[in-house]
Amino acid sequence: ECKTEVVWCGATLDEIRNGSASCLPPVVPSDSHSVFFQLPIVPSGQPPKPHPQNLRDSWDSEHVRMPCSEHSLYPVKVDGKRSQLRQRWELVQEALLKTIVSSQQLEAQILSYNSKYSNRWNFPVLHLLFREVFSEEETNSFFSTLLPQIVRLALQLPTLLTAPIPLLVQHKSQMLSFSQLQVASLLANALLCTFPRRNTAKSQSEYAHYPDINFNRLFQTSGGIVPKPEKLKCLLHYFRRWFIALCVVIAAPDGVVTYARLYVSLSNLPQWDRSRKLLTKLHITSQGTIEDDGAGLLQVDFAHKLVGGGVLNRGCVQEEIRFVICPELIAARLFTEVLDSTEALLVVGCERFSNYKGYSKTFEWTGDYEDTTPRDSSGRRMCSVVAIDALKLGNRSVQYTPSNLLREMNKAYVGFHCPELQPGERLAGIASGNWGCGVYRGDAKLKTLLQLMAASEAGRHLAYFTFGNTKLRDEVYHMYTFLTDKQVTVGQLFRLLCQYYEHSFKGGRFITELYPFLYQTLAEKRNPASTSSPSSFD
Ligand code: AR6
Repeated sequence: ECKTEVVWCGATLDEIRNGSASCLPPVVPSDSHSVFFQLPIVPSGQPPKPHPQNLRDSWDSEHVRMPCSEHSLYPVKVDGKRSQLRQRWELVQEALLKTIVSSQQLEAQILSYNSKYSNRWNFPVLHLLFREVFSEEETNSFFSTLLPQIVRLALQLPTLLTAPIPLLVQHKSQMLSFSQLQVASLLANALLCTFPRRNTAKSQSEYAHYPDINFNRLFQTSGGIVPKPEKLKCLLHYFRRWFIALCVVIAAPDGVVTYARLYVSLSNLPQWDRSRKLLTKLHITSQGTIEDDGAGLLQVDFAHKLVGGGVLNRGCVQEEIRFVICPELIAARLFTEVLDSTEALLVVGCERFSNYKGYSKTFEWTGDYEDTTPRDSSGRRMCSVVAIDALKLGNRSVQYTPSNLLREMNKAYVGFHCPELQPGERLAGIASGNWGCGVYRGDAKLKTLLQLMAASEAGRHLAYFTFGNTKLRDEVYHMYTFLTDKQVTVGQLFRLLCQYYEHSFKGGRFITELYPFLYQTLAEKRNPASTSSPSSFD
């Protein structure tokens, strides 16, 4: 039992950590792994050099359409009437190299190369930031120093990223590795809204199945109250950190980030009802968070199927907060097609730059965060974040149907499994929590079991953060000890969960709750250690 003076139960976090294997092999280019810098990496304090040496441009549906492509053209009005096509990158450079001293001027320049939206975009959050939130000194320093440096970083794109970026399309496991500097240049372009074809209304757009990447929605509001510009503060802090680094105070982020789309085809998924795996170790705590306490673990992002969810809009819950404190995650939105039901996105090597307090409406940026996570042999911070999107529930009772149980277990399994474990390596455990149980309205007592089963099938221990909920911690831990005492396998538990819906959902409602049902059904079963006869639900 959990003691009142102790906030956690079960195995220690060290036991859960087990190994520190991120599960991704060292960075080596291949057909399924595009590497945008020169190998081998020499630890020199300098960012890895771009690869290839000379720019290769491409402008097609398999690659990110880059703002600096010579094929990117934009209509411009000449003499106020005739429209003429010009290279968009020239327009971007002309606009951004002008002296910009106010948020109104910044808005005007961004609109100059997005003129189709000049009547639709407006940036009140940006104006609010400089008018009411930043001091005069901070505002002056932004326009005199930081903005010109962000512009320089953005305009360096064609020299920093010299190969076309393949889109991480559905149903293909594929990886991209960038230097942190390359990611910063992509993000500087996103902030300045230079990515072509990414602003069109969803249904008509070539990128209808991709998340937004340009930051314009973060600057504007869709009517109603203007949200506080706290997320923007986090993101500007990220850029500020780069320039503090350039001024020699601290080392520039010189590492590498890998983005891996994980896909498991239906025929390669576990046969859950037949699994004979026992439950792995559980650490369950009501204190702490995935990002603060999940060092060395695979950290779960409670994702939207369009990764990052509302990060560039109004969202501000687990996923969005994680993305603004670790902005390199946002770059995934550039190339990650909407996740299908047996897909996940794994990001290895992202760094945290900001501290925060609060949550949702009370979220606030509270300053710099110095990330001391060690690097792996490929220069990646040993921080792995996996985006898995839970079911978004309207009617909560449907989450217990066998097909939805299966959907969630498969989704979690895809995120947790490791296709290529290096010989002799032990897989790190997982740091998760109330996945799908906030905005998506799931039942945390069910989701804990589903995640535990998926983790067990993938051979990993689980650290579960209940986010302050002591009752949930105690109830789940009680259930966990009951299940492990009885040596219940993943397959048995899966079959029991399926039975719960069939037995207990009557006349449009559940006649028993899940845990009482499990206790009662299992109590009737003798301990398998003491008998070899099959039990009633085998
Ligand atoms: N560490 C551990 N637990 C947390 C943390 C944290 N840092 N933050 C929140 N929780 P939610 P969902 C707990 O609603 O239901 C986003 O917009 C807390 O108990 O973010 O899967 C995505 O883009 C919280 O209630 O996840 C999706 O659109 C619970 O985790 C959508 O939300 C669930 O957090 C996903 O919704």
